[in-house]
Amino acid sequence: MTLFINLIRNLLGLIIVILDVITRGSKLKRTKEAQAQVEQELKNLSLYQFFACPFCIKTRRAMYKLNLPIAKRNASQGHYREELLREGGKVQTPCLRIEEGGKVTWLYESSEIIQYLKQRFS
Ligand SMILES: N[C@@H](CCC(=O)N[C@@H](CS)C(=O)NCC(=O)O)C(=O)O
Repeated sequence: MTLFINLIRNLLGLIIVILDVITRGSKLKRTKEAQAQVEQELKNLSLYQFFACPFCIKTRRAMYKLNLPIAKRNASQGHYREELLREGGKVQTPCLRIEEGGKVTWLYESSEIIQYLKQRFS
């Protein structure tokens, strides 16, 4: 039964991923220099996520539209899942890992992540 529910969930996730790719439109354009500056800052950010999670898709869509190629970490199993639990405090995705001045912040909640990215980069 759990297997069946997981299958349906992943199938729905895949459909949302495809719809997202088809409908997401264009990304924010910056000058070459401005984009390079932004990408330099993005080196301190990473998104812990599941491929088919609707909240992650929503966050990745916002990242795409803001033209923010942030590193993605698959937290569905293995090292990154353990790291998220150990350092972030819980396995919930999406979660944005922010490193600033030697301090690491784990930002949960898709709406808060999107708001943070918009405030900082749009
Ligand atoms: N309110 C949260 C909901 C996030 C959420 O429910 N994420 C699910 C995946 S879609 C999760 O991490 N569940 C824990 C798990 O599957 O272990 C948000 O908007 O980010």
